[in-house]
Amino acid sequence: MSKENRKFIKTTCPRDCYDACGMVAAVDDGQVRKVLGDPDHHVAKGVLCGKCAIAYNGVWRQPDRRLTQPLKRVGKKGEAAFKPISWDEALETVAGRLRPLLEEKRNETIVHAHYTGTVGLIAGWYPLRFFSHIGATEIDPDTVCNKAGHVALEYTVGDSLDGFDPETVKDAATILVWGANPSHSAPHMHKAWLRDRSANIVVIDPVATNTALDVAQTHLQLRPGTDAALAFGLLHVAKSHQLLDRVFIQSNVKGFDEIEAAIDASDPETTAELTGLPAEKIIEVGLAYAKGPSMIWMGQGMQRTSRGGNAFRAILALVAGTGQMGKPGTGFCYMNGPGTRGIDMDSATASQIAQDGKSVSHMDMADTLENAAQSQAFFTWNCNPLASSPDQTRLRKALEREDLFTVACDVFATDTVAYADIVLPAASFLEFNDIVAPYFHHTLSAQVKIQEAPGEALPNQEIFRRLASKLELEEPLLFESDDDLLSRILAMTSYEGDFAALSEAGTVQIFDEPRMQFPDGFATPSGKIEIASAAAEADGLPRVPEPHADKPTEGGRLRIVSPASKWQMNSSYANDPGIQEQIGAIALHLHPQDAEARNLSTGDVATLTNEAGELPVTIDVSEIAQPGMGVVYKGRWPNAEASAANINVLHKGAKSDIGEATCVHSLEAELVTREAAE
Ligand SMILES: Nc1nc2c(c(=O)[nH]1)N[C@H]1C(S)=C(S)[C@@H](COP(=O)(O)OP(=O)(O)OC[C@H]3O[C@@H](n4cnc5c(=O)[nH]c(N)nc54)[C@H](O)[C@@H]3O)O[C@H]1N2
Ligand SMILES: Nc1nc2c(c(=O)[nH]1)N[C@H]1C(S)=C(S)[C@@H](COP(=O)(O)OP(=O)(O)OC[C@H]3O[C@@H](n4cnc5c(=O)[nH]c(N)nc54)[C@H](O)[C@@H]3O)O[C@H]1N2
Ligand code: SF4
Ligand SMILES: [Mo]
Repeated sequence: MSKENRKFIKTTCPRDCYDACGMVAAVDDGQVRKVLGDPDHHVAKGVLCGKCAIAYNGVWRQPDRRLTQPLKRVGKKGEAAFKPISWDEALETVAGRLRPLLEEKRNETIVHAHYTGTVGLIAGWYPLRFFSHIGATEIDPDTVCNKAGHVALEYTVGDSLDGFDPETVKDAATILVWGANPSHSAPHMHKAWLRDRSANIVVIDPVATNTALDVAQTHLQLRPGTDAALAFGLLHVAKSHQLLDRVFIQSNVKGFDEIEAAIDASDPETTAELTGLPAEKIIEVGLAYAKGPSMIWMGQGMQRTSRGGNAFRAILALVAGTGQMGKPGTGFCYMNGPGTRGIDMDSATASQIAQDGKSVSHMDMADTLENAAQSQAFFTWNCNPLASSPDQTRLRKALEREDLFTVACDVFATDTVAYADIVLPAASFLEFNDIVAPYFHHTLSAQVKIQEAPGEALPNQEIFRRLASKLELEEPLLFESDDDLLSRILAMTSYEGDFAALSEAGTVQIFDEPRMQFPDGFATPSGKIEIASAAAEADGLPRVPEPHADKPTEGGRLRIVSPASKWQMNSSYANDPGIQEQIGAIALHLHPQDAEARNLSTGDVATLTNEAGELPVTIDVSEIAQPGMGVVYKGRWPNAEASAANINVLHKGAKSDIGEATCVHSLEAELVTREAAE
């Protein structure tokens, strides 16, 4: 290969991942040879995570593994029997089904589900213009992931998308990683942001994750769902050592006095009893946190519990009461939205052209799709609900409805795609330009086209432009071009270059100095941190957070958490043979005590069962779990399993306390062994 014909093109990984790695594609004679981590990227430092290194050099670049042509169903729903058709026929068929619904003003029976298959600002958000403009019902995406936390933050600080600047970490003495597992969910941040530093790192997680084992000085392995009690316990320690920041409270916090009695009652012994943690560890962490400077990474895992919203409010009370905010090395981060870089997401979603549409929780999706009065057409794009959403059995049954016209838009033939009447092949991030606004660092990155899309696949935005055109919709914002969008988005930021310059750079820092969290104060009614929230009260919630702790399970049931797998991105990559080799059979990681009580050893097969369904699992006896709980990583493709199910077959769609969100980590099930069944 002569050097002239070899090029390296920078781009960005747009998965729903804190790391937002810079990538380089090595291109020989116009052919992508390999994609790698960008050596110049501040997070990736030349290395992709294991899953992307496999999948981006595997199924993502193998046209025969991709959806490459529009398809029309020829078999039964779920059989995945399709025949190729033209784009024209596909979109005409879809438009033909939507037209009468729109004319009869039954737009609310057009339901769409979407999420973060790609987080590119255009491919991830532009299609919302189409759906909101026609007044379709949206399955609220965040309800399957992080809505409880978002709403809890909105009540308390007015904005859930303004976190600490990770760059201020150099000033932190203590970092609490609370209910997040960066060793899986942010593997580069785990290495560089956490491991390579001298701060006192405390991991608060019921599971002994690799972050707890590798980088933490202290692992508070609390019982699941006892985080609010712990937060009050830490506040008690701070208060009894005169480490509450009364000056900060006086000027920035509303209603702190209303939780003082609960703080007083949360002494270390009481907290130890509720959380299962040693009292001396609670005191040690309470003192270190309150002395500061301290930061908290507020994980998404922790709020996926039945009182996850309350837990978030309690942790914010800890931040507020100790004044660990507004100074270098302090603050908390759930995620940093594009707004921290000046980007108004309306630029992508064009809310000015929206009609009032309904919004339904993922927890009610099966309900909605079972019911012909509520759903006549169903679109799924950028997500794979048959793998990711609750109530898998009911959802599957609902998708079998002959009178539910289903359209699936994906890069791959997922379980959900198998139920579509019409399949629309999406181009992948390797095949068009976009912008990524990472949700941890305040940076901005270019997603750059490195190859042609295989076959006739098109970027999401182009698919919905063409559909709008077929429907003869006239609103100009339904037809804005990618180039216009890219320039408009960049113009909102302080970055002075154009998209070509950003592409050259890959990723750019937006701030020279660490950015201050909440530079304009708190967007709450009082302008303060609202520990006592009238808005929460009006929504039927307690006015203040409570030191709640879930009770241990009873009757031998196990609490099952199903967090991020190291080898998958949600359900993505499960179709790559290299990944399949890594993940093996569905494992239940079970504490030795629970295994022994059931006479189980590693490799045995048993069945998890509850009121929603059952799931065969292979036992892995492991001390990562604590007694009374089990770990089953999320994201398996049901169609790759003999049981045709994954862990969500056991999730009946129970809602958390706040935001109608999932509480999948509160799931309980019995473990039935063959011996016991006989
Ligand atoms: N049991 C359990 N279930 C969970 C969770 C849990 O913790 N436990 N976590 C939940 C969470 S946090 C989330 S965010 C959800 C995620 O659930 P989903 O949103 O379903 O995420 P994925 O499974 O990755 O599906 C994304 C799909 O988008 C496709 N895709 C990728 N790029 C593009 C593109 O450019 N265009 C189109 N059209 N498609 C594309 C991928 O091929 C993939 O099929 O799962 C939830 N489910
Ligand atoms: N490799 C990989 N990376 C991913 C994803 C993936 O699927 N795979 N998914 C992406 C997405 S969409 C998201 S939302 C993020 C999620 O990433 P994280 O925020 O890390 O969330 P989870 O992986 O769901 O869970 C994190 C931890 O929460 C713990 N947890 C469960 N219940 C409780 C509790 O009651 N209290 C406390 N303190 N902890 C608890 C779990 O044991 C787990 O170790 O990761 C993103 N990154
Ligand atoms: S999924 Fe995350 S860790 Fe893996 S390459 Fe993409 S951004 Fe990096
Ligand atoms: Mo998520």
